[in-house]
Amino acid sequence: MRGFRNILIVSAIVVTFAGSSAWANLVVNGSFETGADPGSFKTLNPGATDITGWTIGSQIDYIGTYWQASDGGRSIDLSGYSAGSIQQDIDTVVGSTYNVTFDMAGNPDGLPTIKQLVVEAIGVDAQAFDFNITGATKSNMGWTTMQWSFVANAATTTLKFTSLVGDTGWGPALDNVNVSVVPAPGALALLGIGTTLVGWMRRRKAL
Ligand SMILES: [Ca+2]
Ligand SMILES: [Ca+2]
Repeated sequence: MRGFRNILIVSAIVVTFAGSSAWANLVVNGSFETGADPGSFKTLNPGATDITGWTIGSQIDYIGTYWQASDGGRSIDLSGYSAGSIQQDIDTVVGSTYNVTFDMAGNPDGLPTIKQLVVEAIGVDAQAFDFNITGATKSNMGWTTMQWSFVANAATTTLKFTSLVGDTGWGPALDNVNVSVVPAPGALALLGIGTTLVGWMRRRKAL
């Protein structure tokens, strides 16, 4: 029975490690599914708390049934009636690398053809991304997964998405935001040792 208990303990350690330290999404409500129901869509001004976990920096549209989300049933038009922004603070470790992925499309109702946004870890780094709406419709948005990474320099990092589409309400679309820490090589080795140990205990128990 002691062997079995050890397996449980090691398994718990491995599962905890895999679940909390690596690969887990550090963003709350990254798919924008939780919050006040926007119906077709709802324009949100700075200070609005409709979207759980997110702060509205400048006016955006919270999109419900108006167009097809990339994930679930809700997404964002980063331009309300003009360029807007949305942000969230995440816990980070100084010196650790964070992998950021998000799905991008564009409001297909009007120009410009090229929708542009910038993703930023405030005070750290930023990068602009483009999406071409040619051929896109509200039922076939052409959602595309984008990838970026940054190295944290503080215990809290503000992740911010800003529309770079100027004086128009037809902005870049955003959904499915995910931030996860990139495990250091030593941490990966530790995970490997844990997994090997579990396998060894299982074999030992079978004998
Ligand atoms: Ca979503
Ligand atoms: Ca809009």
